[in-house]
Amino acid sequence: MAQDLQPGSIIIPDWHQCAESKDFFSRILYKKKRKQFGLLESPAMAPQAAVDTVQYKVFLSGKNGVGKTSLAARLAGLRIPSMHYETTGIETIVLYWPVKLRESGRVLFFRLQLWDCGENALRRFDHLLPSCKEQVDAVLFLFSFTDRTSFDDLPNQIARWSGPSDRVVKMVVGTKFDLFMHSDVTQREVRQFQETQGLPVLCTGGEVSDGLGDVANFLNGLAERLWHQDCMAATLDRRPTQCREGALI
Ligand SMILES: Nc1nc2c(ncn2[C@@H]2O[C@H](COP(=O)(O)OP(=O)(O)OP(=O)(O)O)[C@@H](O)[C@H]2O)c(=O)[nH]1
Ligand SMILES: [Mg+2]
Repeated sequence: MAQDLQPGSIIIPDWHQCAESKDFFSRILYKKKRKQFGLLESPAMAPQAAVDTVQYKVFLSGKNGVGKTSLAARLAGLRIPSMHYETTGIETIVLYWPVKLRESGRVLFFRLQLWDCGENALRRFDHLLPSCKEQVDAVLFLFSFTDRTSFDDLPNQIARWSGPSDRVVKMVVGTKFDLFMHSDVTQREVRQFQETQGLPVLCTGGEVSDGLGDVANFLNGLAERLWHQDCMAATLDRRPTQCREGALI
């Protein structure tokens, strides 16, 4: 579902650069850096400008060392760990991202809870994967451009998540794109993979800057697919209500 979505068809992609979005993005920033939100915290808007929030659970899948913890940190605006410390269980990070829907002009806050589980822990403890899968809305399959085996392992990772009635957004993320000089995977192979699997592939890498530009493309793309998936599900269920009514908080 939602795999052939045109970027920008649902969400205005460069909205974070428009003056009118300033008030919304200022709620997720503090001293020009991303604000960190606890599980029970949310961006505070003035009552007259109350904005609906939609929440989603996103799981990061991939071999150990591909950069799951680093991607979660990058998306939340945290520093990327310079060393590899294996994640020994499940770690979650909450982030907020405001978007403007193209058709209705409605503004929404996306609340994304990123679930990051160390691959070794996932193999060792059978109960972890079912928890990660429970009510998940999206899964990001990571591979590293500097680790060929992580790219070759993608079909296995994806197969773990196939099901006849799954309503899960699936995207592939190539990490360590900044180390292209040492790349074990060619762009051509990535394009071929994208065509055969029919999944979108995003590439990330490098230092995290303070700006929003680094992650805007990624988060808008993810939000767009999540929203589209909900709209499709609402249509299939013949629910006459608006998308994600149940998830508005
Ligand atoms: N240059 C570069 N290094 C990265 C990038 N992403 C991650 N790394 C490095 O890769 C190493 C492993 O990253 P992690 O995010 O800890 O890997 P992980 O997938 O969480 O690993 P497990 O928790 O063991 O499953 C760290 O030393 C990071 O600094 C990137 O985009 N560019
Ligand atoms: Mg980790």
